[in-house]
Amino acid sequence: MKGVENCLDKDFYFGYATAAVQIEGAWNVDDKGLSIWDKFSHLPNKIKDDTNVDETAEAYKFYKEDVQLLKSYGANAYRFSIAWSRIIPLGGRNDPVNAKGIEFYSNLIDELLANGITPFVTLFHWDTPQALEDRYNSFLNKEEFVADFCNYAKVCYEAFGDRVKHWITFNEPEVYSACAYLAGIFAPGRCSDRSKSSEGNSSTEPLIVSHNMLIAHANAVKIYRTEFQPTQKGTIGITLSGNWAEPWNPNDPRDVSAAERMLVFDIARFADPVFKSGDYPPEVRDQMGDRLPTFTPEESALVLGSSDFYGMNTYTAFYIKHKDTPADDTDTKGNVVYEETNWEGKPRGPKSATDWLCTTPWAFRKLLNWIYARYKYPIYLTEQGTTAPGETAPTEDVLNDTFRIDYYTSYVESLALAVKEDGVVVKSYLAWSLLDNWEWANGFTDRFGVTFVDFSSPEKTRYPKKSAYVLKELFQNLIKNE
Ligand code: PNW
Repeated sequence: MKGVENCLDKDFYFGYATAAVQIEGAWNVDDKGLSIWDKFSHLPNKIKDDTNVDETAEAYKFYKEDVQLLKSYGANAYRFSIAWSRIIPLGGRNDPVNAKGIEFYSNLIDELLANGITPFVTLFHWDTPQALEDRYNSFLNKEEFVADFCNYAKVCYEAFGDRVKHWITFNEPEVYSACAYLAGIFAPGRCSDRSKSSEGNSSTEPLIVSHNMLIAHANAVKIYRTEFQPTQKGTIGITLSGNWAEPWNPNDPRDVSAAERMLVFDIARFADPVFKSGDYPPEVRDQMGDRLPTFTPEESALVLGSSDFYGMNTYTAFYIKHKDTPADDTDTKGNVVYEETNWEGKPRGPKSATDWLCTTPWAFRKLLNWIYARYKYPIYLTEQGTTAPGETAPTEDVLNDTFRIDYYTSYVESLALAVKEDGVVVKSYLAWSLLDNWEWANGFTDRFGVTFVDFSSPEKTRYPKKSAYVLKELFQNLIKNE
Protein backbone atom coordinates (compact mmCIF):
# COMPACT_ATOMS: atom_id res chain seq x y z
CA MET A 1 0.00 0.00 0.00
CA LYS A 2 1.82 3.07 -1.25
CA GLY A 3 1.51 6.67 -0.12
CA VAL A 4 -0.53 6.03 2.99
CA GLU A 5 2.15 4.67 5.36
CA ASN A 6 1.92 6.04 8.91
CA CYS A 7 -1.34 7.87 8.20
CA LEU A 8 -2.98 6.60 11.41
CA ASP A 9 -2.12 8.08 14.80
CA LYS A 10 -0.18 6.12 17.38
CA ASP A 11 -3.29 5.76 19.56
CA PHE A 12 -5.30 4.07 16.76
CA TYR A 13 -7.02 0.85 17.83
CA PHE A 14 -6.69 -2.18 15.58
CA GLY A 15 -8.24 -5.47 16.60
CA TYR A 16 -11.25 -7.75 16.41
CA ALA A 17 -14.89 -7.86 17.44
CA THR A 18 -17.12 -10.71 18.65
CA ALA A 19 -20.45 -11.17 20.43
CA ALA A 20 -21.32 -13.39 23.40
CA VAL A 21 -24.06 -15.51 21.81
CA GLN A 22 -21.95 -16.21 18.77
CA ILE A 23 -18.85 -17.55 20.52
CA GLU A 24 -19.27 -18.29 24.23
CA GLY A 25 -21.32 -21.49 24.43
CA ALA A 26 -21.64 -22.55 28.10
CA TRP A 27 -25.33 -21.65 27.98
CA ASN A 28 -26.05 -23.03 31.45
CA VAL A 29 -22.63 -22.84 33.10
CA ASP A 30 -22.00 -20.89 36.34
CA ASP A 31 -25.66 -20.01 36.89
CA LYS A 32 -26.19 -18.21 33.60
CA GLY A 33 -29.85 -17.46 32.90
CA LEU A 34 -31.53 -18.15 29.55
CA SER A 35 -31.27 -15.55 26.82
CA ILE A 36 -33.83 -15.27 24.04
CA TRP A 37 -31.36 -17.09 21.73
CA ASP A 38 -31.13 -20.08 24.07
CA LYS A 39 -34.83 -20.53 23.48
CA PHE A 40 -35.14 -19.37 19.86
CA SER A 41 -32.21 -21.41 18.47
CA HIS A 42 -33.91 -24.59 19.73
CA LEU A 43 -37.22 -23.92 17.97
CA PRO A 44 -37.84 -25.92 14.77
CA ASN A 45 -37.10 -24.35 11.36
CA LYS A 46 -35.52 -21.14 12.64
CA ILE A 47 -31.82 -21.78 11.99
CA LYS A 48 -30.54 -22.70 8.51
CA ASP A 49 -28.43 -25.71 9.62
CA ASP A 50 -30.61 -26.61 12.60
CA THR A 51 -27.84 -25.77 15.07
CA ASN A 52 -28.19 -23.94 18.38
CA VAL A 53 -26.07 -21.84 20.74
CA ASP A 54 -25.39 -24.47 23.41
CA GLU A 55 -21.70 -24.77 22.51
CA THR A 56 -20.56 -22.61 19.55
CA ALA A 57 -16.79 -21.90 19.83
CA GLU A 58 -16.77 -22.41 23.64
CA ALA A 59 -14.96 -19.12 24.16
CA TYR A 60 -16.24 -19.19 27.75
CA LYS A 61 -13.82 -22.04 28.31
CA PHE A 62 -11.06 -21.10 25.88
CA TYR A 63 -10.88 -17.35 26.40
CA LYS A 64 -7.21 -17.41 27.37
CA GLU A 65 -6.34 -19.14 24.12
CA ASP A 66 -8.32 -16.49 22.27
CA VAL A 67 -6.43 -13.67 23.98
CA GLN A 68 -3.18 -15.32 22.83
CA LEU A 69 -4.56 -15.44 19.30
CA LEU A 70 -5.35 -11.72 19.47
CA LYS A 71 -1.85 -11.04 20.67
CA SER A 72 -0.26 -13.09 17.91
CA TYR A 73 -2.43 -11.22 15.38
CA GLY A 74 -0.97 -7.91 16.54
CA ALA A 75 -4.28 -6.64 17.96
CA ASN A 76 -4.22 -3.83 20.51
CA ALA A 77 -8.01 -3.84 21.01
CA TYR A 78 -10.78 -6.40 21.39
CA ARG A 79 -14.50 -5.73 21.27
CA PHE A 80 -16.66 -8.35 22.98
CA SER A 81 -20.16 -8.28 24.38
CA ILE A 82 -21.37 -9.11 27.86
CA ALA A 83 -24.21 -11.60 28.12
CA TRP A 84 -26.78 -9.81 30.30
CA SER A 85 -28.12 -13.23 31.38
CA ARG A 86 -24.74 -14.14 32.90
CA ILE A 87 -24.66 -10.94 34.99
CA ILE A 88 -28.34 -10.92 36.02
CA PRO A 89 -29.78 -14.34 35.10
CA LEU A 90 -33.40 -13.14 35.25
CA GLY A 91 -32.50 -9.71 33.87
CA GLY A 92 -34.56 -7.38 36.06
CA ARG A 93 -33.68 -4.63 38.50
CA ASN A 94 -35.03 -6.62 41.44
CA ASP A 95 -33.34 -9.87 40.42
CA PRO A 96 -30.08 -11.11 41.92
CA VAL A 97 -26.67 -10.39 40.40
CA ASN A 98 -24.58 -13.47 39.58
CA ALA A 99 -21.06 -13.16 41.01
CA LYS A 100 -19.77 -15.96 38.77
CA GLY A 101 -20.86 -14.09 35.66
CA ILE A 102 -19.06 -10.98 36.85
CA GLU A 103 -15.99 -13.06 37.59
CA PHE A 104 -15.84 -14.45 34.06
CA TYR A 105 -15.79 -11.04 32.37
CA SER A 106 -13.50 -9.66 35.02
CA ASN A 107 -10.99 -12.43 34.26
CA LEU A 108 -11.31 -11.83 30.53
CA ILE A 109 -10.67 -8.10 30.99
CA ASP A 110 -7.63 -8.77 33.18
CA GLU A 111 -6.28 -11.27 30.68
CA LEU A 112 -6.65 -8.73 27.86
CA LEU A 113 -4.97 -5.93 29.81
CA ALA A 114 -2.12 -8.21 30.88
CA ASN A 115 -1.49 -8.81 27.19
CA GLY A 116 -1.60 -5.18 26.16
CA ILE A 117 -5.07 -5.37 24.58
CA THR A 118 -7.66 -2.65 25.26
CA PRO A 119 -11.20 -3.94 25.92
CA PHE A 120 -14.17 -2.43 24.06
CA VAL A 121 -17.32 -3.70 25.73
CA THR A 122 -20.76 -3.95 24.15
CA LEU A 123 -23.55 -4.15 26.73
CA PHE A 124 -26.21 -5.44 24.37
CA HIS A 125 -25.51 -7.55 21.31
CA TRP A 126 -29.03 -8.93 20.81
CA ASP A 127 -29.32 -11.36 23.76
CA THR A 128 -32.12 -10.16 26.03
CA PRO A 129 -32.70 -12.31 29.12
CA GLN A 130 -35.62 -14.61 28.27
CA ALA A 131 -37.28 -13.75 31.59
CA LEU A 132 -37.77 -10.14 30.44
CA GLU A 133 -39.32 -11.32 27.20
CA ASP A 134 -41.70 -13.52 29.21
CA ARG A 135 -42.53 -10.85 31.79
CA TYR A 136 -43.30 -7.83 29.63
CA ASN A 137 -42.13 -8.35 26.01
CA SER A 138 -38.78 -6.68 26.71
CA PHE A 139 -38.23 -3.81 24.26
CA LEU A 140 -41.94 -3.30 23.62
CA ASN A 141 -42.41 -2.04 27.19
CA LYS A 142 -40.48 1.20 27.42
CA GLU A 143 -40.69 1.97 31.15
CA GLU A 144 -39.83 -1.54 32.32
CA PHE A 145 -37.14 -2.11 29.75
CA VAL A 146 -35.35 1.19 30.27
CA ALA A 147 -35.28 0.68 34.04
CA ASP A 148 -33.98 -2.89 33.76
CA PHE A 149 -31.37 -2.04 31.14
CA CYS A 150 -30.10 0.92 33.17
CA ASN A 151 -29.77 -1.28 36.23
CA TYR A 152 -27.80 -3.86 34.23
CA ALA A 153 -25.57 -1.17 32.72
CA LYS A 154 -24.87 0.24 36.17
CA VAL A 155 -23.88 -3.18 37.51
CA CYS A 156 -21.40 -3.43 34.62
CA TYR A 157 -19.95 0.07 35.12
CA GLU A 158 -19.48 -0.73 38.81
CA ALA A 159 -17.89 -4.11 38.24
CA PHE A 160 -15.68 -3.36 35.22
CA GLY A 161 -15.45 0.42 34.79
CA ASP A 162 -12.18 0.65 36.69
CA ARG A 163 -10.59 -1.22 33.75
CA VAL A 164 -13.00 -0.74 30.82
CA LYS A 165 -12.70 2.69 29.18
CA HIS A 166 -14.64 2.03 25.97
CA TRP A 167 -18.34 1.23 26.32
CA ILE A 168 -20.87 0.54 23.59
CA THR A 169 -24.47 0.39 24.76
CA PHE A 170 -26.31 -1.21 21.84
CA ASN A 171 -25.20 -2.97 18.69
CA GLU A 172 -27.05 -2.09 15.47
CA PRO A 173 -30.61 -1.08 16.39
CA GLU A 174 -31.55 -1.17 12.69
CA VAL A 175 -30.48 -4.74 11.92
CA TYR A 176 -31.75 -6.06 15.23
CA SER A 177 -35.19 -4.45 15.13
CA ALA A 178 -35.74 -5.37 11.48
CA CYS A 179 -34.59 -8.99 11.77
CA ALA A 180 -36.27 -9.70 15.12
CA TYR A 181 -39.56 -7.78 14.71
CA LEU A 182 -40.12 -7.28 10.98
CA ALA A 183 -38.71 -10.36 9.24
CA GLY A 184 -39.03 -12.45 12.39
CA ILE A 185 -35.80 -14.33 11.67
CA PHE A 186 -33.97 -13.28 14.88
CA ALA A 187 -35.06 -13.92 18.47
CA PRO A 188 -37.68 -13.27 19.72
CA GLY A 189 -38.99 -13.90 16.19
CA ARG A 190 -42.04 -11.64 16.11
CA CYS A 191 -43.66 -10.53 12.83
CA SER A 192 -46.98 -10.16 11.01
CA ASP A 193 -46.55 -13.39 9.04
CA ARG A 194 -48.72 -15.82 11.02
CA SER A 195 -47.10 -18.83 9.37
CA LYS A 196 -43.86 -17.78 11.07
CA SER A 197 -45.03 -16.23 14.33
CA SER A 198 -48.21 -16.20 16.38
CA GLU A 199 -47.41 -12.71 17.63
CA GLY A 200 -46.07 -9.44 16.32
CA ASN A 201 -46.83 -6.55 13.97
CA SER A 202 -44.19 -5.87 11.34
CA SER A 203 -45.45 -2.39 10.55
CA THR A 204 -45.16 -0.97 14.07
CA GLU A 205 -43.03 -3.13 16.36
CA PRO A 206 -39.64 -2.63 14.65
CA LEU A 207 -40.15 1.13 15.02
CA ILE A 208 -41.21 0.90 18.67
CA VAL A 209 -38.33 -1.42 19.53
CA SER A 210 -35.63 0.73 17.97
CA HIS A 211 -37.18 3.86 19.48
CA ASN A 212 -37.11 2.33 22.95
CA MET A 213 -33.57 1.15 22.32
CA LEU A 214 -32.43 4.72 21.65
CA ILE A 215 -34.12 5.87 24.85
CA ALA A 216 -32.58 3.04 26.89
CA HIS A 217 -29.21 3.90 25.37
CA ALA A 218 -29.53 7.58 26.27
CA ASN A 219 -30.56 6.82 29.85
CA ALA A 220 -27.68 4.39 30.35
CA VAL A 221 -25.27 7.00 28.99
CA LYS A 222 -26.66 9.63 31.35
CA ILE A 223 -25.96 7.31 34.30
CA TYR A 224 -22.42 6.69 33.09
CA ARG A 225 -21.76 10.38 32.55
CA THR A 226 -23.11 11.54 35.88
CA GLU A 227 -22.06 8.72 38.20
CA PHE A 228 -19.02 7.07 36.61
CA GLN A 229 -17.32 9.06 33.88
CA PRO A 230 -15.97 11.77 36.23
CA THR A 231 -13.87 9.19 38.08
CA GLN A 232 -13.53 6.33 35.58
CA LYS A 233 -12.78 8.63 32.65
CA GLY A 234 -13.98 6.32 29.92
CA THR A 235 -15.99 6.97 26.77
CA ILE A 236 -19.42 5.63 25.87
CA GLY A 237 -21.48 5.46 22.71
CA ILE A 238 -23.66 3.46 20.38
CA THR A 239 -22.80 1.33 17.33
CA LEU A 240 -24.92 1.72 14.20
CA SER A 241 -25.06 -0.42 11.10
CA GLY A 242 -25.11 0.91 7.56
CA ASN A 243 -24.21 -0.10 4.04
CA TRP A 244 -23.59 2.26 1.14
CA ALA A 245 -26.34 2.98 -1.40
CA GLU A 246 -25.16 3.63 -4.96
CA PRO A 247 -27.72 4.90 -7.50
CA TRP A 248 -28.69 2.14 -9.93
CA ASN A 249 -28.58 4.69 -12.74
CA PRO A 250 -26.53 7.74 -11.74
CA ASN A 251 -28.03 9.71 -14.64
CA ASP A 252 -31.58 9.26 -13.34
CA PRO A 253 -32.30 11.83 -10.62
CA ARG A 254 -34.99 9.51 -9.22
CA ASP A 255 -32.36 6.84 -8.53
CA VAL A 256 -29.96 9.41 -7.12
CA SER A 257 -32.55 10.57 -4.62
CA ALA A 258 -33.65 6.98 -3.92
CA ALA A 259 -30.07 6.07 -2.94
CA GLU A 260 -29.78 9.11 -0.68
CA ARG A 261 -33.18 8.27 0.84
CA MET A 262 -32.06 4.73 1.60
CA LEU A 263 -29.08 6.09 3.57
CA VAL A 264 -31.39 8.39 5.48
CA PHE A 265 -33.80 5.57 6.41
CA ASP A 266 -31.08 3.04 7.15
CA ILE A 267 -28.55 5.25 8.95
CA ALA A 268 -29.84 8.77 9.68
CA ARG A 269 -33.07 7.38 11.19
CA PHE A 270 -30.85 6.25 14.10
CA ALA A 271 -27.94 8.65 13.85
CA ASP A 272 -29.81 11.99 13.49
CA PRO A 273 -31.57 11.64 16.88
CA VAL A 274 -28.23 10.92 18.59
CA PHE A 275 -25.72 13.06 16.68
CA LYS A 276 -27.63 15.78 14.89
CA SER A 277 -31.14 16.82 15.80
CA GLY A 278 -32.65 14.80 18.66
CA ASP A 279 -35.35 13.64 16.24
CA TYR A 280 -36.00 11.44 13.23
CA PRO A 281 -35.30 12.89 9.78
CA PRO A 282 -38.42 14.61 8.36
CA GLU A 283 -38.52 12.39 5.26
CA VAL A 284 -38.78 9.31 7.49
CA ARG A 285 -41.70 10.76 9.41
CA ASP A 286 -43.37 11.80 6.16
CA GLN A 287 -43.39 8.23 4.94
CA MET A 288 -44.04 6.41 8.23
CA GLY A 289 -46.52 8.85 9.76
CA ASP A 290 -48.01 7.88 13.10
CA ARG A 291 -46.41 4.45 13.04
CA LEU A 292 -43.16 6.15 13.99
CA PRO A 293 -43.07 6.92 17.73
CA THR A 294 -42.31 10.47 18.89
CA PHE A 295 -39.74 11.68 21.40
CA THR A 296 -41.00 13.84 24.26
CA PRO A 297 -38.98 17.08 24.59
CA GLU A 298 -37.16 15.55 27.58
CA GLU A 299 -36.34 12.37 25.66
CA SER A 300 -35.18 14.33 22.68
CA ALA A 301 -32.81 16.40 24.84
CA LEU A 302 -31.51 13.23 26.47
CA VAL A 303 -30.91 11.40 23.18
CA LEU A 304 -29.20 14.29 21.38
CA GLY A 305 -25.47 14.15 22.09
CA SER A 306 -25.75 10.84 23.93
CA SER A 307 -22.71 9.28 22.28
CA ASP A 308 -19.08 10.30 22.63
CA PHE A 309 -18.24 8.79 19.24
CA TYR A 310 -19.88 7.34 16.13
CA GLY A 311 -19.68 3.52 16.37
CA MET A 312 -19.78 2.28 12.78
CA ASN A 313 -20.36 -1.22 11.43
CA THR A 314 -20.31 -1.59 7.65
CA TYR A 315 -19.81 -4.50 5.31
CA THR A 316 -21.00 -3.84 1.78
CA ALA A 317 -23.00 -1.71 -0.70
CA PHE A 318 -26.09 -2.05 -2.87
CA TYR A 319 -27.33 -0.53 -6.11
CA ILE A 320 -30.51 1.33 -5.33
CA LYS A 321 -33.33 2.06 -7.75
CA HIS A 322 -36.41 4.20 -7.22
CA LYS A 323 -39.86 2.64 -6.96
CA ASP A 324 -42.96 3.94 -8.74
CA THR A 325 -45.51 2.45 -6.35
CA PRO A 326 -46.26 3.88 -2.90
CA ALA A 327 -44.35 2.57 0.12
CA ASP A 328 -46.05 -0.25 1.97
CA ASP A 329 -46.45 0.02 5.72
CA THR A 330 -43.65 -2.40 6.60
CA ASP A 331 -41.05 -0.52 4.56
CA THR A 332 -38.09 0.78 6.57
CA LYS A 333 -35.67 1.52 3.71
CA GLY A 334 -37.27 4.52 1.99
CA ASN A 335 -39.35 2.71 -0.64
CA VAL A 336 -36.49 1.64 -2.90
CA VAL A 337 -35.43 -1.45 -4.82
CA TYR A 338 -32.16 -3.24 -4.07
CA GLU A 339 -30.30 -4.39 -7.19
CA GLU A 340 -27.34 -6.75 -7.65
CA THR A 341 -26.04 -4.94 -10.73
CA ASN A 342 -26.29 -1.36 -11.93
CA TRP A 343 -28.05 -0.23 -15.13
CA GLU A 344 -25.00 -1.20 -17.20
CA GLY A 345 -24.97 -4.70 -15.71
CA LYS A 346 -21.98 -3.99 -13.49
CA PRO A 347 -22.02 -6.22 -10.40
CA ARG A 348 -21.60 -4.88 -6.86
CA GLY A 349 -18.33 -6.79 -6.39
CA PRO A 350 -17.01 -10.30 -5.73
CA LYS A 351 -19.64 -12.42 -3.94
CA SER A 352 -18.95 -13.83 -0.48
CA ALA A 353 -20.67 -16.91 0.94
CA THR A 354 -23.31 -14.65 2.53
CA ASP A 355 -26.23 -13.64 0.31
CA TRP A 356 -26.22 -9.91 1.14
CA LEU A 357 -22.45 -9.44 1.22
CA CYS A 358 -20.12 -8.51 -1.67
CA THR A 359 -16.67 -6.93 -1.62
CA THR A 360 -17.22 -3.22 -2.32
CA PRO A 361 -14.18 -1.22 -1.14
CA TRP A 362 -15.10 1.69 -3.45
CA ALA A 363 -18.20 2.23 -1.34
CA PHE A 364 -16.50 2.19 2.04
CA ARG A 365 -14.65 5.44 1.39
CA LYS A 366 -17.87 7.11 0.22
CA LEU A 367 -19.74 5.96 3.30
CA LEU A 368 -17.03 7.17 5.68
CA ASN A 369 -17.24 10.56 4.01
CA TRP A 370 -21.05 10.64 4.08
CA ILE A 371 -21.18 9.86 7.80
CA TYR A 372 -18.35 12.19 8.76
CA ALA A 373 -19.77 15.07 6.73
CA ARG A 374 -23.22 14.69 8.28
CA TYR A 375 -22.22 14.16 11.93
CA LYS A 376 -18.63 15.37 12.42
CA TYR A 377 -18.06 12.89 15.24
CA PRO A 378 -14.92 10.77 15.50
CA ILE A 379 -15.68 7.38 13.98
CA TYR A 380 -14.89 4.11 15.72
CA LEU A 381 -15.13 1.36 13.14
CA THR A 382 -16.44 -1.46 15.33
CA GLU A 383 -17.15 -4.19 12.72
CA GLN A 384 -16.17 -5.06 9.17
CA GLY A 385 -15.43 -8.38 7.54
CA THR A 386 -16.55 -11.10 5.17
CA THR A 387 -17.23 -14.77 4.63
CA ALA A 388 -15.53 -16.53 1.73
CA PRO A 389 -16.89 -19.10 -0.70
CA GLY A 390 -16.06 -22.74 0.03
CA GLU A 391 -14.77 -22.56 3.60
CA THR A 392 -15.84 -25.89 5.05
CA ALA A 393 -12.68 -27.56 6.38
CA PRO A 394 -9.30 -26.26 7.57
CA THR A 395 -7.41 -27.26 4.44
CA GLU A 396 -4.35 -25.42 3.21
CA ASP A 397 -6.47 -23.68 0.58
CA VAL A 398 -9.07 -22.51 3.03
CA LEU A 399 -6.48 -21.24 5.50
CA ASN A 400 -4.83 -19.32 2.70
CA ASP A 401 -8.00 -17.21 2.45
CA THR A 402 -7.26 -15.01 -0.55
CA PHE A 403 -10.90 -13.89 -0.86
CA ARG A 404 -10.84 -12.44 2.67
CA ILE A 405 -7.33 -11.07 2.16
CA ASP A 406 -8.50 -9.15 -0.91
CA TYR A 407 -11.50 -7.85 1.01
CA TYR A 408 -9.48 -6.54 3.94
CA THR A 409 -6.62 -5.19 1.85
CA SER A 410 -8.90 -3.15 -0.36
CA TYR A 411 -11.15 -1.90 2.46
CA VAL A 412 -8.22 -0.90 4.66
CA GLU A 413 -6.77 1.03 1.73
CA SER A 414 -10.08 2.88 1.34
CA LEU A 415 -10.00 3.68 5.04
CA ALA A 416 -6.44 4.99 4.80
CA LEU A 417 -7.38 7.21 1.84
CA ALA A 418 -10.45 8.55 3.62
CA VAL A 419 -8.26 9.50 6.56
CA LYS A 420 -5.32 10.82 4.62
CA GLU A 421 -6.92 12.45 1.58
CA ASP A 422 -10.40 13.33 2.83
CA GLY A 423 -9.68 14.18 6.47
CA VAL A 424 -12.21 11.76 7.96
CA VAL A 425 -11.42 11.11 11.62
CA VAL A 426 -11.30 7.37 12.35
CA LYS A 427 -10.04 6.01 15.66
CA SER A 428 -10.37 2.25 15.38
CA TYR A 429 -10.62 -0.70 13.03
CA LEU A 430 -12.16 -3.74 14.68
CA ALA A 431 -12.51 -6.53 12.16
CA TRP A 432 -15.39 -9.00 12.24
CA SER A 433 -14.38 -11.46 13.40
CA LEU A 434 -11.69 -13.06 15.52
CA LEU A 435 -13.25 -16.51 15.18
CA ASP A 436 -15.62 -18.37 12.94
CA ASN A 437 -18.79 -18.15 14.96
CA TRP A 438 -22.50 -18.86 15.07
CA GLU A 439 -23.94 -16.49 12.49
CA TRP A 440 -27.48 -16.06 13.91
CA ALA A 441 -30.16 -17.48 11.56
CA ASN A 442 -27.42 -18.87 9.30
CA GLY A 443 -25.97 -21.00 12.10
CA PHE A 444 -22.46 -22.28 11.44
CA THR A 445 -22.76 -22.02 7.65
CA ASP A 446 -21.28 -18.50 7.45
CA ARG A 447 -17.67 -18.27 8.62
CA PHE A 448 -16.59 -14.68 9.31
CA GLY A 449 -13.42 -15.51 11.25
CA VAL A 450 -9.79 -14.84 10.54
CA THR A 451 -9.50 -18.02 12.58
CA PHE A 452 -11.08 -21.25 11.34
CA VAL A 453 -12.90 -23.08 14.15
CA ASP A 454 -13.50 -26.82 13.95
CA PHE A 455 -16.90 -26.91 15.62
CA SER A 456 -17.03 -30.72 15.51
CA SER A 457 -13.93 -31.17 17.67
CA PRO A 458 -14.33 -31.19 21.48
CA GLU A 459 -11.62 -28.53 21.86
CA LYS A 460 -13.18 -26.40 19.10
CA THR A 461 -9.73 -26.28 17.58
CA ARG A 462 -8.71 -22.87 16.22
CA TYR A 463 -6.66 -22.61 12.99
CA PRO A 464 -5.34 -19.16 12.03
CA LYS A 465 -6.11 -18.08 8.49
CA LYS A 466 -3.61 -16.05 6.53
CA SER A 467 -5.82 -12.94 6.53
CA ALA A 468 -5.03 -12.49 10.24
CA TYR A 469 -1.36 -11.97 9.44
CA VAL A 470 -2.07 -9.81 6.41
CA LEU A 471 -4.20 -7.49 8.55
CA LYS A 472 -1.48 -7.37 11.17
CA GLU A 473 1.05 -6.22 8.61
CA LEU A 474 -1.33 -3.71 7.01
CA PHE A 475 -1.84 -1.94 10.32
CA GLN A 476 1.81 -2.14 11.29
CA ASN A 477 2.49 -0.06 8.20
CA LEU A 478 -0.39 2.35 8.71
CA ILE A 479 -0.11 3.15 12.43
CA LYS A 480 2.62 5.59 13.42
CA ASN A 481 5.27 4.32 15.82
CA GLU A 482 5.50 7.56 17.70
C1 PNW B 1 -23.66 -7.74 12.12
N1 PNW B 1 -26.78 -6.68 6.57
O1 PNW B 1 -24.94 -8.01 11.62
C2 PNW B 1 -23.66 -8.17 13.57
O2 PNW B 1 -23.31 -7.14 14.46
C3 PNW B 1 -22.84 -9.41 13.85
O3 PNW B 1 -23.28 -10.02 15.03
C4 PNW B 1 -22.89 -10.33 12.65
O4 PNW B 1 -22.32 -11.58 12.89
C5 PNW B 1 -22.19 -9.63 11.50
O5 PNW B 1 -22.73 -8.34 11.28
C6 PNW B 1 -22.21 -10.40 10.19
O6 PNW B 1 -23.52 -10.58 9.74
C7 PNW B 1 -25.32 -7.67 10.35
O7 PNW B 1 -27.68 -7.40 6.04
C8 PNW B 1 -26.28 -8.45 9.74
O8 PNW B 1 -26.35 -5.71 5.95
C9 PNW B 1 -26.77 -8.12 8.49
C10 PNW B 1 -26.29 -7.00 7.84
C11 PNW B 1 -25.32 -6.21 8.44
C12 PNW B 1 -24.84 -6.55 9.70
